[in-house]
Amino acid sequence: MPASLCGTWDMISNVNLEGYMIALGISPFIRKIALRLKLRKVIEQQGDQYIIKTTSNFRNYTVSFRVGQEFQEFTQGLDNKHVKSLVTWEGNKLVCEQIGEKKNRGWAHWIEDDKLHLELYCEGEVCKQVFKKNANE
Ligand code: ECB
Repeated sequence: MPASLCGTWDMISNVNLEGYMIALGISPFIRKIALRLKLRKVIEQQGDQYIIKTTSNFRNYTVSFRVGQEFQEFTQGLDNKHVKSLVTWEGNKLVCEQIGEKKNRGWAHWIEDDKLHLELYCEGEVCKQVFKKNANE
């Protein structure tokens, strides 16, 4: 059983968000704003049902899904695309495949050294983010 992803997590590093956003087709103006954001993840779980909230003082994004059950995702406030998503466990990684206009799109979350790790990928670009558990938990 992998370590729980649940909790409130604050971003401590963010590598190549720019490349990921360019691959998604985000405008230079929005990219400049997004690069400055301190992102927070709030992850809740009930059985196989997950809710992942990404928050910032600019925009928020929430996705909810059941592991192993394909769903329609609308990336509202990100690149505003409709994708067909599927989240599965691959070893200790919670992996999401997002099928749509962009090739090789998805993300993976895992716990390592008490930190929440995230890789966001799109068309060969990989953004790597690390989050530490919020001190108030
Ligand atoms: C929601 C806060 C980010 C707002 C940035 C606004 C516009 C930039 C548009 C696209 C940039 C793409 C990603 C920004 C970085 C993170 C946002 C959520 C990434 C994501 O898909 O997280 C997954 C895995 O935790 C769950 O949705």
